[in-house]
Amino acid sequence: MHRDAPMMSDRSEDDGDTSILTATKPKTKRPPLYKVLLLNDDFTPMEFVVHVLERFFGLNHAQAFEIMLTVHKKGVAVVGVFSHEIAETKVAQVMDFARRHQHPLQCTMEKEE
Ligand code: TYC
Repeated sequence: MHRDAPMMSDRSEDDGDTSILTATKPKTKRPPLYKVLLLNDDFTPMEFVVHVLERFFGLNHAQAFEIMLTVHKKGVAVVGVFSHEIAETKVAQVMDFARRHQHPLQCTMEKEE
């Protein structure tokens, strides 16, 4: 007895809808974050750096002193992680404040990977 092999046209499930093949996951990519880094130098007074950390990064005195010491000993430290716009603002505030007080303190930002 002869029986035909099942064909696509026999299958009621297949209505020709290709959406399963083409649908993509909705993109929910978060915006990148940026580390704000403070760099050591030989001239900026420690108290000035502590003041900067309290004033622009909302750290209490103990936290500010600890980060200042880390920069002093290691050469650099992350002082905070922010959106691109906030990080840019923090860097500009620190650089401007240091320049106005004639200290060579350097602050930069770097994309967090
Ligand atoms: N190294 C400086 C000093 O001995 C202090 C200092 C700390 C400077 C941190 C910059 O980001 C800095 N006076």
